[in-house]
Amino acid sequence: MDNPNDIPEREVTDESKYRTRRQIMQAALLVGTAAATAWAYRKFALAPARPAAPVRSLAEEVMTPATNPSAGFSVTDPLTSFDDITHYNNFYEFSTDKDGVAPAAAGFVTTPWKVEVSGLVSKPKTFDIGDLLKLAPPEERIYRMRCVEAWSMVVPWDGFSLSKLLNAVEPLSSAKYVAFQTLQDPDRMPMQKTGLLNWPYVEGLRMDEAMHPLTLLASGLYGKQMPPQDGAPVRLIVPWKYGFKGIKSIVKIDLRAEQPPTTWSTAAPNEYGFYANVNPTVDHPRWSQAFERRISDGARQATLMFNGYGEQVASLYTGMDLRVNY
Ligand SMILES: Nc1nc2c(c(=O)[nH]1)N[C@H]1C(S)=C(S)[C@@H](COP(=O)(O)O)O[C@H]1N2
Ligand SMILES: [Mo]
Repeated sequence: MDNPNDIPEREVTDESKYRTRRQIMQAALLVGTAAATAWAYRKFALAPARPAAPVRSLAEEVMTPATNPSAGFSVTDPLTSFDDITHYNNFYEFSTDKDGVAPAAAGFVTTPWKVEVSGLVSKPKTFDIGDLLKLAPPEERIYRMRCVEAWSMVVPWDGFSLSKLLNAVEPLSSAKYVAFQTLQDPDRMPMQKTGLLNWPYVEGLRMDEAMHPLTLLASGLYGKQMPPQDGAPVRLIVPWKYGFKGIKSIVKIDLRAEQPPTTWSTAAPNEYGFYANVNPTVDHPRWSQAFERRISDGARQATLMFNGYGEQVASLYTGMDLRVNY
């Protein structure tokens, strides 16, 4: 794998130091107590302080990303400009030209807007968008975005983890997948008058993918309401997957027992699978996925396994053949 962050912790740390998160946290608490005790001993000259060395190595362990639930919420790569993010778009309901989406979507009306959350849940509910967005305060998430077409951006999204919405409707244990659906309204989405794709656009995730803290229900970017061309009023962002998993302008979320169909895997099953995890070692049948072109400066850079989020998500796919489940 290209990213040193993808090396599992057990490979870089000998087994004796490999602890569960709980053990590390307990150790950290103990160290805190020991340090406090040592300080008290020094301060009051009761006894010699204990050696400080273990404090440092344990603290370092506590800081490893695998033990940090918000790891990956922000990357340090330079941000793509607002202008590029809002004028280089894929949103086939409006246009197949990347710079044609913004003008075609300019008058898209998103009030009123409802999102129906249904299926295998205890409390199915149709949310008014305002109520849905009040479920949790918006957080800024700076994510890499890698389109299957081999270009990439870095976007400061605003939103909250999809898990917050799913928890609000109380998924049943029989729910194994989540299906998403875009608005279907050919009067407002002109390309839906054509047979370009099977409308409405649909997407899906496995339940554990949907519940992962990185999986974002995004309602804005750069601190502004989501622009129509980027999927107003709410869209999905799954940063370790190709961009097409990030379904825009969502009106329905349905929890199911079976894997739902998805637009691109239905349109071209030999080219696009259900999982669509970013994987530089599995080429698209028509092009390599090893590199990507960064929008804004056009720089060519190596594509990272799971788009650089392997530390956070690789364990979701343990035992799966990612060449078969592409
Ligand atoms: N409903 C819908 N969602 C969609 C698409 C689309 O055509 N329709 N395109 C997808 C693709 S291929 C990508 S790369 C991203 C692009 O998001 P952006 O325009 O905000 O960069 O949206 C995804 N979500
Ligand atoms: Mo894409």
